[in-house]
Formats: sequence, C-alpha cells, structure tokens
Amino acid sequence: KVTRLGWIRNVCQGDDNLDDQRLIPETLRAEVLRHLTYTLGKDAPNASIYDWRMALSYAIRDHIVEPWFAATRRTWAEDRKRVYYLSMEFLIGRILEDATVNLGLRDQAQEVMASLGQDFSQIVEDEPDAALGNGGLGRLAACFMESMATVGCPAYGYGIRYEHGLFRQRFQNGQQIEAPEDWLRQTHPWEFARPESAYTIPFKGNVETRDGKPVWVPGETVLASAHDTPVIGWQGKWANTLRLWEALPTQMFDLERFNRGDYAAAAEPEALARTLSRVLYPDDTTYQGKELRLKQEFFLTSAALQDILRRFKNGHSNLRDLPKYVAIQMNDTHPAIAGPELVRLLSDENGLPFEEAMETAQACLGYTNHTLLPEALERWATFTFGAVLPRHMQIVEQIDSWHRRTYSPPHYIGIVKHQEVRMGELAFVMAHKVNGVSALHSDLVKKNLFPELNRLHPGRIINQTNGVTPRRWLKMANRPLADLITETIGDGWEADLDKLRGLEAHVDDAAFRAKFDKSKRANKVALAAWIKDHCGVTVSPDALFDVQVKRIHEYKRQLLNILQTVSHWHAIKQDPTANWVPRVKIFGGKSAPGYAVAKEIIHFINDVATVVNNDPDTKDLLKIVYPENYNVSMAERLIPASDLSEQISTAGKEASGTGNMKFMMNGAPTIGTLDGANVEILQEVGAENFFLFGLTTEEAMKRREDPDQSRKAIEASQPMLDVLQMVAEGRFSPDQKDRYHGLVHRVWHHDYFLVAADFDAYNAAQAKVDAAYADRAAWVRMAAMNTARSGFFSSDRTIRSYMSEIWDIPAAI
Ligand code: B1H
Repeated sequence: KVTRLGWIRNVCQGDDNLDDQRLIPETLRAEVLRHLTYTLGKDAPNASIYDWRMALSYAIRDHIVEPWFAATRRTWAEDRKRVYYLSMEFLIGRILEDATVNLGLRDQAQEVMASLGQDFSQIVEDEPDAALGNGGLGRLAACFMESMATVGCPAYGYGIRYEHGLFRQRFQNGQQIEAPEDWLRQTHPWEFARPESAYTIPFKGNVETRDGKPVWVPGETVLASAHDTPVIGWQGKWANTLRLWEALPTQMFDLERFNRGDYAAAAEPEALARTLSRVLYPDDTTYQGKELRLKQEFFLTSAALQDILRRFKNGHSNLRDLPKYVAIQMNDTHPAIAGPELVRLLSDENGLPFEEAMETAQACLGYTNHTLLPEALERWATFTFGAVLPRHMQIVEQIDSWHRRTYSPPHYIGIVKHQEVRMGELAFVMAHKVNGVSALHSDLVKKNLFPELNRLHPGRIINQTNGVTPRRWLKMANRPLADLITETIGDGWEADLDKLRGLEAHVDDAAFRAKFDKSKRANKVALAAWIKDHCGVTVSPDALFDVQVKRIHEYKRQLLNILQTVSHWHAIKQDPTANWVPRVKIFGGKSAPGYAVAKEIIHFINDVATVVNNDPDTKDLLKIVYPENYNVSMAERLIPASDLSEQISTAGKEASGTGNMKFMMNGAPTIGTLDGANVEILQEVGAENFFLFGLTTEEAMKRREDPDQSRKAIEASQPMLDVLQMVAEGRFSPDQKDRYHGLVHRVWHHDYFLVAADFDAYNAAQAKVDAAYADRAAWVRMAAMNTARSGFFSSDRTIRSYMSEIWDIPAAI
C-alpha cells in the first residue's frame, strides 16, 4: 500500500529532534511531517493539535485522491450511468477517523502520531462535526454516500455548503439556548474548491414571449460555486464526490456606489447572495414556508442540474439518452423543483418539445418520501412561488394539466390547489419511482398520503427500507465489539453484514458471552467517565444504560419516557429496599428553535434530572443525564455504550428511524412500538429479543376518534395519576410551582400523540426490561442476537436495492 514520495524522506531527514524515535510506517510519518512543514508552515515543536490534525488529514486525504481519480476515470472510460443524490442535508459528522478506517490506516495513523508524541484520539476529537443536516434525513444521505462508494456505484451527492451548520445547543437553567455553529472558521481540509465549476442561478423577474417562445428574464442572479469532498468507500476501492455549492454574488461589488460613499449599499448584492448558503434551516419536520428556503432549494437544484447536463453533454449529444446515463434522486420534496427545472432546461434551453422533456425528466427522477406529518409536507403559496420562479410557475401549471390530460383522474388531483403548489404531488408526478423508507411507512404512503395517485400509477410507489453504514456505526464507533466480531467470525463482515449471522452459533457459549459483555462494559466505563466530565453526574457502569437520542419532537414521545421515569422514581421511593435494577436514563437531542412544546419537554427533562439526581433515596438506583449538543460524534460515543434503545414513537408517525438500527447493530435491544423500521427490526430479531408495547397504527387512529381518550386512560391508571399530580404540584419546579401546568393540561386534554394511552403498556414493558436485565446470561444473549441479526440494516443493502429498483444501475463491486 505504501508507495510514493521517496523524495519526502529526503526532505524530512533534517528533522532530527524527532528522528530518535523509530519511524514506524515511515512513509505516512514522512507525509504527515511534509504537510506540517510545507502545507501548514509549522515546525513540529511549535505545532498545535490543530496543526497536527491538519497535517494528518492532508496526509490521509492524499491516499484518497488516487482511488478517487481512478473511479472517475473508470466511470468516464466505461461510460457508466451515474447517480445524482440531491439533498438539502448531508449530516456527515467527522471525516478523519472514518477515512482512516476505510483506508485500513487507522492503526498506522495511531502509531505514527504516537511516534510524533501525539494522541490520535485527541486529534480525531479536535475535528468539528460537519453538521449540514438536522437528523435522520441528513444522516441517511451521509450513510448513502459512504455505501455508494463501498459498492462502487458512480455517484455525486449535491448539497449546499452551509457556512453555519446545525446550531450548537446549550442548557441555561435547563432550557435550550441556541448558538451559531461555525465549522468553517478553521480550514476544512477535506474539500477542494472548484471555482471553475460555477453556474449562474436566476431568480425572479418575468417571462417574456420572443418569437412565440417563453423567455425568462431574471430579476436577480447569484453564482453557485462548487466545493468537492471525496467520499471513500470501504477498503479504498472506490470514491465518489460530495459536491457542495457556495453562493456568491455574480457581481462582486458596486464600485460606483462605493465611490459615492454608499459603503453599505455597495456590498449589498454580495451580502444578499451569500445569505443563500449562510445557514441550514434548523426545522426538522416543523416546516415553515419561507421565501429564502425556496430560494435555497432552487439554488441547489438548478446548480446540480446544470452540472449534470454539462457532464452529460461532455460525451453525448442526444438529450433523449439522458435517462441511460443519469439517475437523479430527490431526498424528500426539498429538491422537488428538479422536475420543472429539468423540463425547463430541456425545453426552453435545449429545444426539446414539452412532452419529450417531460418523459425524459420522469425517466431520470426518483422521489423518496420521508414523512407523513402534514406540517412537513411542503406547499408554496403560488404568489411566492410565482414571484421567485415565474417560469417554473408556468411549467408547473403545464405539468398539472398534462397529467390531467394524460391520466384523466376520476377526482381532481391538483399539483396546484387552493393557490398553493404542492411539492409532494409535484415530486410524485415527475418521478418514475416514489419510495417510502420502511415497509410500514411505504404502505401508509400508498394508503393515506397518495391514495389517488397510487391508483392512477400502480407500481410507482415502492419500499426501500433505510439502512446505516456499518463502517462508521460499528467498525469505527465500537472498536471492542468490532474486534470481537472479527475474532469470532473472521473479517469480511464489514462489507457483507449478513455475515453477522455467524455470531448466532456462539450466543450460547458462555466464553463468547463473557467477551461480548466485556466489550459492552468497556464502552460503558468510557461513557461513564465522559458523563462525569461533561455532565458532572456520577453513574455506575453496572447500571442499565437506557438511551433515547434523536430530535425532540412530540411524536417521538420523549415525554412518555420522562413521565415513566418519574413514575419509576416514585416507585423506588415507595419501596426503597426492593430489588431494583439500577438505571441511567440518557437523553440527547435538539429542538427546532421555534418549537415551543419541544423546548418545554427539554426543560422538563432537565428539571426532573435535577430533582432525581439529588435525591439521596434513589442515589444508586436512578440517574438522569442529558448532555448538551447531541450530534453525530456524540451518537458514536453513546450508542456503543447503550443497553437499551428507546424507539417509542406513536405508531404511524416515525417514517423509519435509523438510530434504531445503529443501536441494534451495537447490541442494544429495543423497547419500542410497531412503528417505522421497528417493525422490521422486530421481524429480524424475533419477539423474544425485543420489548414491544403500545397501540398499533390502526388502534392509534381509532383511539383518537374518542375526544375523551386521554382523560379515560389517565383515570384508569394510578401510576399515571400519581405522576401527573407530582408534576402539577411542582415537585420538579419548586421555584415555580405552576411551570408545568400547561404540559399536564395537554396530557389530560390534548394528547394527540397518545402518551396517556400508551403509558401503562410502556411501564409494563420497562418492568420486563428490568427483569430481563437481572438475568445476565439471558440479557447478553439477547444483546448479541441483536447484533447477529442486524445485517439487513446495512445501507449497502439499501443502496443495492435502489440501484436495481430505481436507478437501473448494475451492481459493480
Ligand atoms: C425525516 C424529515 C425532514 N422525515 C423536513 N422528514 C425537514 C422534514 O428541514 N425540513 O423542512 C427536514 C427533515 N426528516 C426523517 O427521515 C424521518 O423522521 C425518520 O423517521 C427517517 O428515518 C429519516 C430518514 O428516512
């Protein structure tokens, strides 16, 4: 593997104060030193951790460039079809360690840095997360990028290079405070700026008719400028590109206004343009129809499509052949303007007749739906849409009437309806395949979201159950378990996760179970130390680590979890000498800044934690921790150390979930409802290895028909009555006793997410967890079975399925 750069060794020979240590993998060491010297301009004795991180990152990046070029060359040479994954979010996290793992250089990197007197893990942790996403949807895009590189599928990810990613969360008196995130303040060593790849993005203005043809005369333009990050697959066999667009003014500076002394106005076009790639919208599922958001969506989409057409024309001339070489996947409706924009580019700019443009666009486009929540379904007022994108407004109307003409729907299915453009319907009509993200969700997409369109286009809606990359989420994040797996079943499982089934043969072997338990314990010991450092709370690694980490949302029911925790605390206090299983309740997650109810839940969890953690009666039996600023890196720390995975959303509301899969892989059984991919997890792992509770989707829908349902559930449950009374009395808010009256009132009277209705069932399932945890052998067996049967949830499986069912791209490696 180690080949190049003999000259570097010469260059670094003068470096004698470091030479007394043995050069271990000497080439990598030389490369790090070369970058430290010539790229960073630093002398080793004066280098900071940042300098070392940069030097190591550049040295590792050099090893990615060759496979990256090779993959690109091969794609051109073989004239392969490419996937273009359009997403407003890519929640990448850190890159350095992941890259070393995929290149097989992690151990070497660690040794090399140690030989230079540096701690590899500290360097890894110095890297800020690339947090260009909110939650599951963005993290899925990142896992897909890694899997496409692993299976050798030629692909580009297209996104926005947000200057500020998802906000940083702090707690002040238990309440969420948002601070801007600033990942680009330090140099981002993984990207290559491509100023030569820039496109003009038009907005506003009006549509004129010239020679009988529509001509869009824009009122504003901005420039989309590319930044490429290579994404390396497992074992460095293939690499793809994540291309993120930065918004720049087409006209830098108004010198005339400046000379007139109007300094602020002179800089105006620049400031205006830059706002487009300034910040990520932090709303996960509480969608707001803001004009800037629509502009961001068009900015990404138009830049991507112009880039795609330029690349296509670089080898082909007949635009009707586009679908043979181009598959465009829309990650939810956020880039759904791709439909009309592609039609516009093909017809207005390239002369294809409208119907041919339509057919061509459809054959290229796929649409993934990620949610049924009505507040997340994008709709734009025709007034806004028409003002920002006047030509697209006309094309959307044209698509709408084309669809009606061609398929004569028995009922009126309007893409444009009640003076709104409905992006879901638009994406559906423009795509040849529409997919949901779990079996249950895809069913509901057919039955409840698009029933009419489904009848009109049978077979268009398909399921593609989500997955996660086992390289990041197991191999990298859980080294003790990954090593045990390799020791037990050999290697190769990383790229063929079904091989984990081989572990099943060992779960009844006490020696194997002891090793499995030991690996989990090592992670828990490390987490306990981290919790002490970061939260100031002492927790015992012998306790059951019960973890719920995800965005805070009513449908995810963190409230159910914390109310049950209160109930559990109360029960311990009633009978302190009973044989309780010690628990640590771990919460993590951010609320959308404008989502008041979610913010109140955060406040409440923190308030309960303060009371419980200071209660001497329950000291060794119950702790609640809620570390600030949950992100990808924190997930990598928490999930491998978890004993129990909380997946307790109201049935029918969580499209899939992907955290659930990460916990399973890492040997944490699920306590959960029949929702999203939990259904498939249960099916894979078996009911004896899963703590199922709660209403089904149908039962939940039925229950809501009774306007009195929550009151009835509460009155029938003594534990629930006790809990709500304690909260209402101000037990957790002694400084302001009525703080949670609103919260309690909502549980009694406006409990749409059925917290009360599922409370007793959840409580009973938690009691079963306690009983199961007390039987060590059985528990470890159950945990190991979860890992063993998690193979289906590799995103490699998902990607291979997209390739055959949506993209029509043959398997490569
Ligand atoms: C998911 C979103 C989402 N579904 C709107 N929908 C957004 C909607 O900024 N916005 O406006 C951002 C994100 N995110 C999640 O996707 C689902 O809730 C999960 O269940 C699913 O696992 C994940 C990936 O499919």
